[in-house]
Amino acid sequence: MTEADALAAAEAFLTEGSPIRARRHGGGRIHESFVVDCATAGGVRRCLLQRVNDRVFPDVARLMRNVEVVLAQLAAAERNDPPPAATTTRLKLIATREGGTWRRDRLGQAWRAYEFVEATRVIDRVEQTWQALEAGRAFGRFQRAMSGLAPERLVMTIRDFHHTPKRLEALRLACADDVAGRADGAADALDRVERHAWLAPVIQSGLDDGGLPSRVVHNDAKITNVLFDAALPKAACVTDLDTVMPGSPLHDVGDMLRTMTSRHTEDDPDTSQVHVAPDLLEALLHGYVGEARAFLTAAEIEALPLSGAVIAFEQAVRFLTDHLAADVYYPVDAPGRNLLRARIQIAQTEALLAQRLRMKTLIDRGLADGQGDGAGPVST
Ligand code: GN1
Ligand code: MG
Repeated sequence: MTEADALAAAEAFLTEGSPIRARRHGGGRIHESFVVDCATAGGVRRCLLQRVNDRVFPDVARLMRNVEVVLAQLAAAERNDPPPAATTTRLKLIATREGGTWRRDRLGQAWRAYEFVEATRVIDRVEQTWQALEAGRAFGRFQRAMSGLAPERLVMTIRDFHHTPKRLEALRLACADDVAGRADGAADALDRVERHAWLAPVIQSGLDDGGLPSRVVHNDAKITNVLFDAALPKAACVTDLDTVMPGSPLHDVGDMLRTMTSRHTEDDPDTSQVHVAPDLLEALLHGYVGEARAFLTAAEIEALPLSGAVIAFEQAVRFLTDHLAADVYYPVDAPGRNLLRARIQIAQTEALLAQRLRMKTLIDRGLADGQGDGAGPVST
């Protein structure tokens, strides 16, 4: 899609003011995003327009119904339990002229629009300790708000999204098919994945046998999905609600541990940079546990220290599968990018495995801090 297509698509939304300019906006790997300037009498107002990727999310109507339910739940939680002053806790959709929350243009492309959250910024790696603390709090708070929402209220926008054993099965099939002749060149990564294959059922078997409860969680709790206040050392809110659906809080904690405990990005080619920084680990778990101790069960708490390794492993498996399938899912700037990404996630898996005991100590400390504060789940 071009910027001109986006500008034309913006006309269909009830933006404040008339759209005058659209610029491509970086970020996620799935949708195409644009910032649209709209002229009003009082100056320019901006919105975030997205072309929804309906190859990844084929049922856009159900996807958007989920997003509406989640935003309503966040609004209700905000009323019951007001956040610290001056923080934004949720995104706001802009309605279409027909009164819906999304629409298809005449070429059949699906579009939606959010109000632009001004005075915030996205970071692609954690640089400072407070960022890990605030991101942990933001996702913990999000999960706490969702703990009042029955999982049946949401549909699965992507089936088996965090079903790690099925992700591993898909990798093995892609390896057997080897459609692009890349398996030999990826042998090191494939071997290392197989060495850690025991991680695949750790969360899923708990969900299957009922030992771990199914809850509404974010499912893509990575650092780039947190908006930080542009001026204050605070997180404003979490973004990317497309995969908010039934799952386990462990999926989110896993994504946080894999993306917020080291000072590198998912695309950094230098795997020697992968590490778990003690200050980030401590801050992240402190921020998260402070919110989540209100609703986590003993079985969930016990599984927290392994969740990072499980989800880093799963992400390695997904990148590697896509590499073997010739990069059909994750966009790449050059062939081999998904293999590099997979190697980084494998290194991250190993670094997180080495920190299990330390994590348990930090989690126990976070739980003890909250004893007697009487916090309970947010019900709405
Ligand atoms: C995708 O679109 P984005 O960047 O928020 C992916 C996540 C992965 C992530 C890896 C729907 O997220 O599951 O963890 O890339 N989302 C989907 O960076 O597949
Ligand atoms: Mg996402």
